[in-house]
Amino acid sequence: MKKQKRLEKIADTVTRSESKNSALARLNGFWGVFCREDNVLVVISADPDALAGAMAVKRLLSYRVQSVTIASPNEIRRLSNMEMVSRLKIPIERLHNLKIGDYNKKVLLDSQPPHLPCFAKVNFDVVIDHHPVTEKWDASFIDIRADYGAVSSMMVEYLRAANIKPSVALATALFYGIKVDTQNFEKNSRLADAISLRYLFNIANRNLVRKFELTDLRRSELKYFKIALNDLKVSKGRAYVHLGRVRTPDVLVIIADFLNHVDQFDWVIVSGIHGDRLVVIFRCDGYRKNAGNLARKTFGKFGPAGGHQEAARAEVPLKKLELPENHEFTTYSLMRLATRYMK
Ligand SMILES: [Mn+2]
Repeated sequence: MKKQKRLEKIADTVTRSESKNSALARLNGFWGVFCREDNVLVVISADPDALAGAMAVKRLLSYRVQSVTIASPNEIRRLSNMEMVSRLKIPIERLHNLKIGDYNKKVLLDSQPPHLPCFAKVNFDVVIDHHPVTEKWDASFIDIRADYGAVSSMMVEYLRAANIKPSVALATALFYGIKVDTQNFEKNSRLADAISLRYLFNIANRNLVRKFELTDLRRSELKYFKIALNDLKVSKGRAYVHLGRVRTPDVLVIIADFLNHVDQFDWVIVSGIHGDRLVVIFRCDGYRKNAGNLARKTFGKFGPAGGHQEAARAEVPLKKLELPENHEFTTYSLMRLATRYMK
């Protein structure tokens, strides 16, 4: 069976192929769902593409409805996403803090009702998405184009059909949404995504986008650089450091990647304790070396370990290491564990 790429329902007319619906027909179908008295709830799973799409919906509906509220069931945790929300001042609520009954129109964006149990419970009036088409649900207006790389690309078409030039904030959000969902056009994307991105290029603030992309460190995590520089042990081109307890293993990756910039280091091995686990990050030049193999050989018998030629990771429950009582894990402990299988 051929995978359904599209599902469009405009004014009760359903099309399931690449339809001839124009951007203007879709826009009018979308607008046709709403009236002046509406209080609209836009539900998303908050990631950059969905956030940008929700901002676009809010813009499309301004002066046409009473109110538009954006809500997400998940807490925004990724630093770059938090950066986007705070710098673009995107008003977003947690879904569980709202009373669904307070809203007479509901929009689901960048997702479909079966994707989450809390979405399936809501009767949506509008669903706009770019994920593969799912079954057994309905809405008054549906626009699913699974061949698009981002919902933001679709929303740009709506805005252009409406003759609305996006503000810098909106354009920046949409630009970032397309970049993230297409992984800078290395992933699924089509010409339409490129056309939307090109349209936004001159309006968006690309310095701000760069700042979102760069942001992956909390100020409180700078201390790990100090530890890394103080405690680094180097032997035979191999750099080791144990960073102690970390709030998130992401910081181990950041430090390992940072040390991997240094010449003369063939291997970088960084560890930290997260919860009741020792997390070890491996980096190497990948030349006649294999980080994945080393991770498996050294830690595979204790817990999940593996990766690629140049990058790998192991997670070991501390109790499985059978460390002597009151043993404090140090950079030396890491060296001892990791060198057992090295020649
Ligand atoms: Mn998306």
